[in-house]
Amino acid sequence: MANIVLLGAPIEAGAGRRGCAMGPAAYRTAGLAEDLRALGHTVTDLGDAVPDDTGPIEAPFSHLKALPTVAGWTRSLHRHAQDLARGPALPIYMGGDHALSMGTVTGHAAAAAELGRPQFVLWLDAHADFNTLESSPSGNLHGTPLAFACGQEGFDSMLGGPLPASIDPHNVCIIGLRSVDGVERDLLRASDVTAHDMRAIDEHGIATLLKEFLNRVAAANGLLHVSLDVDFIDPEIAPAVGTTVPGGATFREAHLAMEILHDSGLVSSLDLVELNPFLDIRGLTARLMLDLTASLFGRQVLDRPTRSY
Ligand SMILES: [Mn+2]
Repeated sequence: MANIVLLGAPIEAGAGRRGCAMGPAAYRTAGLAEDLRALGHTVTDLGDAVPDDTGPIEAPFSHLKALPTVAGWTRSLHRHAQDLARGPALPIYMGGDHALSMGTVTGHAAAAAELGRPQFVLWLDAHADFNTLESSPSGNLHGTPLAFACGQEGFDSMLGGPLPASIDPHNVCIIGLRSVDGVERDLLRASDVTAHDMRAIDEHGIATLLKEFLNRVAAANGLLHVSLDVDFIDPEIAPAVGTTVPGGATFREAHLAMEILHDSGLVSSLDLVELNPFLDIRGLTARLMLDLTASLFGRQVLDRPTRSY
């Protein structure tokens, strides 16, 4: 059984619309800690992180939105993640928009470098989040965290200096892609990142794609950070997200991915990002994210309750 810590990251400044700041509260109300305890795990809720006060930061490009706020969150979450990664517990970061991964992924990368172990990242998302500050068409920083964590240039303002350790793009796998910006696509193709779009899932099945990657993590004795974006899932069943793209993972594809991750025993940290409870329908998406998390922590198909809608 796992020793799990929950840390809220109520950041919404990286997203184009407000509401993700309510995410951690929704996870608590829906009963994330209770669900994980029911599976036999020890769960400690550390409450919500607070962003650093960075003082004024001049944005290198004028279209970037809320850069000082996102930098403040990045610095705070980087420190929290590095501390938690050094400890015995498995952290779940309850977001918050995807900009929170700028701090969590880089914090875990720094801790992995101290241990001399390779840090792997599984990015379950409709988007690659591989824009640089320069290439971002929208200026919304939740579209940039993977580029930042992989050491792309131009991000020094986020941590106030260079990254202590970046993620080797060869150790990154994106699954669920269906919306990538023009320049972002070029950056992604030029990188070593493994990127599986929805067509790859259709043709090969998510199990094949995921197991291929997990075999690499295991062979390298790697640590594995999973970043689960609500928009990985089809918006028909997960409407509470500001960036819906049709044609996402189905209920069973998403659960199967979580079940395979659980079986692998490789996951060492988890982000739950982009839940926007303001856009939800009677808590549907929050509950789905809880159920997916429960699958990742050992709930099995046969444990599923019968429910009326
Ligand atoms: Mn994302």
